Amino acid sequence: MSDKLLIPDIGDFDKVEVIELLVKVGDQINLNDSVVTIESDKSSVEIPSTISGKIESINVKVGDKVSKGDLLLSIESSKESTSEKPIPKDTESIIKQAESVLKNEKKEETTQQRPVEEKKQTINQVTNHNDIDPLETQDWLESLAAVVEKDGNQRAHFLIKELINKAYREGANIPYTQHTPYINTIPPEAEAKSNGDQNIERRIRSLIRWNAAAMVVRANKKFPELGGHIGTFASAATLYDVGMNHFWRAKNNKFGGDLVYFQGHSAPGIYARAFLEGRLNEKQLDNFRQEVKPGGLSSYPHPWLMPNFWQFPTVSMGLGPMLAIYQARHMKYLINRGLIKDEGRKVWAFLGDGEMDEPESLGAIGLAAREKLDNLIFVVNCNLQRLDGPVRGNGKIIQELEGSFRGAGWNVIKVIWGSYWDSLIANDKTGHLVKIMNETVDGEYQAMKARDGAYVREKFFGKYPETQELVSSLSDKDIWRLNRGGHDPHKVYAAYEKASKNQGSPTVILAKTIKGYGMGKTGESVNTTHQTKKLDVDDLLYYRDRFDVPLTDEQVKNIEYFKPDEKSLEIRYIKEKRMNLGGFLPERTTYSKSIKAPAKDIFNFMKVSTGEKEMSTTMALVRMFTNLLRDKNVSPRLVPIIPDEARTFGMEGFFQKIGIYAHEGQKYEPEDSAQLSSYREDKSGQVLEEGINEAGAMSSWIAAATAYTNHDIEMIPIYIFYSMFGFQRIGDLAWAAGDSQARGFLIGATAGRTTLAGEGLQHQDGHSHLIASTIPNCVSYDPTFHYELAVIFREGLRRMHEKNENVFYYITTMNENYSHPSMPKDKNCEEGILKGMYKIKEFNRYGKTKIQLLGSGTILREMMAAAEVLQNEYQIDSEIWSVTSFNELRKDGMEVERYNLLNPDKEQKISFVEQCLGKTEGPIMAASDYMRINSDQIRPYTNKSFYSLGTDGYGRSDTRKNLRNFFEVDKEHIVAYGLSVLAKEQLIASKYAKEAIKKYNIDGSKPMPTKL
Ligand SMILES: Cc1ncc(C[n+]2csc(CCOP(=O)(O)OP(=O)(O)O)c2C)c(N)n1
Ligand SMILES: [Mg+2]
Repeated sequence: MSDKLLIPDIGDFDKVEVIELLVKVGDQINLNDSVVTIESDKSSVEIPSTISGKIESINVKVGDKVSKGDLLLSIESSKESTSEKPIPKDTESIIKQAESVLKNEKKEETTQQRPVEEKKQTINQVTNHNDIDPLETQDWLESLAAVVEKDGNQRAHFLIKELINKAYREGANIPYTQHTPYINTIPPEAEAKSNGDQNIERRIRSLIRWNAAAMVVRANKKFPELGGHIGTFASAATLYDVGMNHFWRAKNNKFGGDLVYFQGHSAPGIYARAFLEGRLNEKQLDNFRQEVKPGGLSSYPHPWLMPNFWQFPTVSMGLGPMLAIYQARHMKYLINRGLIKDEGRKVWAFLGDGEMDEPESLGAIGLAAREKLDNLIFVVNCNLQRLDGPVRGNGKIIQELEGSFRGAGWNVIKVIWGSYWDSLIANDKTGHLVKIMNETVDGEYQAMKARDGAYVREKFFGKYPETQELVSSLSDKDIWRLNRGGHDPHKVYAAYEKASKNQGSPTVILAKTIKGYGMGKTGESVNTTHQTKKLDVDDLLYYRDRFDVPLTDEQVKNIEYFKPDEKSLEIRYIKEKRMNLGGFLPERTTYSKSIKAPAKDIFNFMKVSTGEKEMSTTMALVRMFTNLLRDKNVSPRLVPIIPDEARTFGMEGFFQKIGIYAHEGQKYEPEDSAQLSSYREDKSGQVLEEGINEAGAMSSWIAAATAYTNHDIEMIPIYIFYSMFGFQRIGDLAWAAGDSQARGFLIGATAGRTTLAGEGLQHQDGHSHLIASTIPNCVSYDPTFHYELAVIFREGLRRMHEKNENVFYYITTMNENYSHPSMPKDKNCEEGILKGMYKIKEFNRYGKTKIQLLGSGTILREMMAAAEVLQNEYQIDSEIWSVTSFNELRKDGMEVERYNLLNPDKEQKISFVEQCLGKTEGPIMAASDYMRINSDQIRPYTNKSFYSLGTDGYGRSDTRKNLRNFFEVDKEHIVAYGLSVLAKEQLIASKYAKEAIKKYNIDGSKPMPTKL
C-alpha cells in the first residue's frame, strides 16, 4: 500500500522554503523520522514522518516553497501506519499520561492520609476578652479535642478546612492565617530519636566550635585586615553537626551523593570539622583567608580556589537558595530524562534569616513547590540577626517565612524550642505560655538572650500570672538553660529525619538559634556579633569553659587548636560516622566522561554562501542546533534553556521535536496540537522553558553546566536569552558560574544597540560584552557571519565538552537578516576567527592611501559597505578585518605585553593584534554595535593611530538605519570619519572629509549621543 506524506500544519506560515532533504528514495524510514527541513523567515523545523515504510518518491527539492497540504513524499507503508492506529499518537500519550497522573494522585492521597501516632490531645484555651460567648467557644474546642483524640490530626484538619470553606461560602471572607502557633511543628512524642552517642557528639561539636573560632582569631591576630566570622557558625554548629553525623551522604562509587550548599560565612566551621577529620592540617587552618600562596583556605566557599573541596559558591546572599532550587530541579530533570539513576539524593541548602530578604532567596520557591521538589531541603538558621542588628525586631522572622513558604506550598518544619521547654509547654494548660511566645517579637527574644535568667523571668514569664506560676519552681539558672530548637541536637535530628522522608513537596526547616552562641557577654545575641573576629583572653576562657574544651589556660592564651589523638573516641567516632555515610563532605570530584565533539564537517553547510537567501545569526544558530540534534553523542546532552522567548528566536520547532520538560508530562491537549510546532510538554522533554525568569534560567544553566561534577555527567547547556537581559541582569550569577567552573554556552540573542531596532532603550544591548569580559574564564564572541558562528561553536564544544576546559562561552547573535558569504579559503581563517580577528576583504585598486577597517557583529557589514564607497568615490584602499572578539584579542594582548615586560632580555613576543595589523598600511578605525570601549580594548596593542566608533549612550526605538545614523556607526558616518581620520593623519586633504560630512548631512554640532 502506498501512503502520502503531506506538509502538516506549520503554524502561521505559508510558502516556506525546503532547505534540506534528510532522506532519499529507497530509504526505509520509521515513524517520527525527520524527512525534510523547512525554513521560514525566522525559524527552521524538521518535518517528521507520520508513516513508516520505504520511500517511493520524493515530491519536493531544496529551494521549493511549500505550504500546508502539499505532497512531500510517497511511502510504501508498513503496518505501523498511523492511519491504522485507532487513536492518534498525541491523544494516546495524553490519555496515558493522564492515567499515570491519576495513579500518582491516588498514591499521594493514601500517604497523606496515613494515620499519625495517636496521643491524647487537649486544646488549650486562653481567655480572650473579645470572646462574646466563652461557653460556646469551650463547646467547640472540646468537640475538636474529641475529634483529634478519636480520628487524629488529619481528620481535625479536614473539619477545620471544611468549616472555613463553609464560612467563606456564607460570606465570611476573612483570610485564614498562614501561620501556626510559635511552637515546634513536630510535637515531642512524634520526634524520631537519633542513635548517636550524644556525649561524644557534644564533645566533637565543642572542638569544632573552638577550632573554628581559634582559626579566625589567630588569622586576625596576625593580620587584622583579614577578617572572618565567628558568630554565624557558633549559631549554626548543631545544624551542621547533626547533618554531618547522620544525614548527608557523600559521593562515592556506589552513590551519587547529597549536595549541600553551606552558608558562605560559616566556612570556618566546615574547615574546623575537616581538620578533625584529618582532611586539613594546622598549617592550612593558619592560612585561612591567605590564599595567594598555595595551600591557604578561601574566605568563603569558592570552587575556583579550592577545586577539590568546595562545590557551590554561596556567599553572595540570595544566590545559594536559587541555585539550590534549580540544582534540585536539574537532578529531577536528569532522572526523568533517564540520564542518571534515581537514588533518592537530596539537595540541602543552609541559609541565613537575613539572607531571606534577598528577592532571589524567595523568588523561586514557587517553582520548587510546583515541581514537587521533595529532594530539596532548606535549613534557615533563624538566629534573628543579620549584620547590623535584628532581622525583624518588631516582628517574627520565623512566622513570616512560615507564611511565605506555606503559601508557596512547601512543607514547613519549625524548630523553635529545645527539649528543656517540652515539659513547660506540656504543662501550659491555660495556653498562656504559647500566647506569650506568639506575642513576643524578635527584638525581645534577642534582647533576652543578651541578658540573663532573671531578666527572662521578669520580661517573658512575668507577663501573665499563669506563666509566672509555670516557672516558679525553676531557678534563674534553669530558666537561662531553656534552650532554642536549633541548638538542640534531638530537635534538629527529628526535623532532619522528617524532612528527609517528606514526599511530594520541598521542605524548609526554620531553626531558631542564637547568634554568637556561647560567645559570652561580648558576642552572644548582641547587635555587633556578626563582625566579631577577635576575642580577648577572657572571652576565650569563657568559650573554653562554656563548651568544656580540654585546654589549659596557657593553651587558651596561645589560642591553640585542639585535635584529639587519632585513636581517641572522638576522632574514631567522627570518621566512622562519615564512613557510614559514604565519605567526607564537602568534596568536589569529577568522574564524567567527555563528549566527543561532532565531526569537523558537521557545520560545513554553514561554510558556504547563503546566496540570495538572507538570514540572521540567531537563525543560523537554530539551524546549527537542529544539526547537532542529529549527532548521537551530542544530542542527548544538549539542554536548551529559554526564558519564554523561543518564538522570538525561531526555536518553537524544538517544542515538538524534543519536547519541553514537564515533570508531570502534559495533562492537556495543547491548543495547537495539530501543528508541527505544537507546545508539547513531556516528562522526558529536553527543552527547559523557564518562563519569564532570567535569574532562574541562569541558575538552571549553572546546574546543567556543572552536572559534570555534581552528577558525573557532562551536559551541554545552551541558554539563549535577550542579550540585554543577560549579564546586565544576572551578572552575579554569571560570576558564580565562573567560580563554579561551569561549561556551556550563553547566547545573547537579538544583540546589538542598533540591531534590535524597535525595542528601544531597555532592550538594546551595547555593553554585555564588556561585562562578559570581566569574567576570567568566560570566552566571548560577537560574530557576523554564519561560518564564524559555526567555527566558534564547534570549538566551544571541543574545548569545553571534549577537552573539559573550565571555560564557558558567551556568543551574541542578531536578528538582522542578511546574506552570508562563503568562508574565505585562507587557511588561517579559522584560527583568526577563534583568536578574534581575520582579514575578510581587501581593496587595493589605487595603491595610494590606505585605511584599516575593523568591524564586529552587524557593524562589520557597514564597514564593508563603507570600504566600497571609500574605494569608488574617494580612491581610498582598505583592508577589512572581521573582529569576532575584541575581548579575546585584549586577553592575548595583555598576556603578551606582560611577558615582554617581565622578560626584557628575551625575544619579544608579538600579540595577535600586532601579527595581523603590524605590517599593514594606514591608520586603524574600529567599530562595533557596542560602546567604543569594546573596540578600544585593543588600542594599546597596536603601534598605529587608532580610532573607534561605537554605540555609547541610551538606545531608543527606530529603524536600524536611523539608529546607526544616530550612533554614527552607519556606512555614511564610517566614510566621513574615515576620511577625517586620514586627514588628521595628514594622508589626504581635509576638504574630502568636510565634503563627505556635508554630503551625508552629518551635523557636527549635534551633542554626543551619550548626552541625548
Ligand atoms: C549579596 C550580599 N550582600 C551583602 C553581603 C554581606 N553580608 C555577609 S553576611 C551578612 C549578614 C548575614 O545575615 P544572615 O543572613 O542572617 O546570616 P547569619 O550570619 O545571621 O547566619 C551580610 C549583610 C553578602 N555577603 N552578600
Ligand atoms: Mg541571621
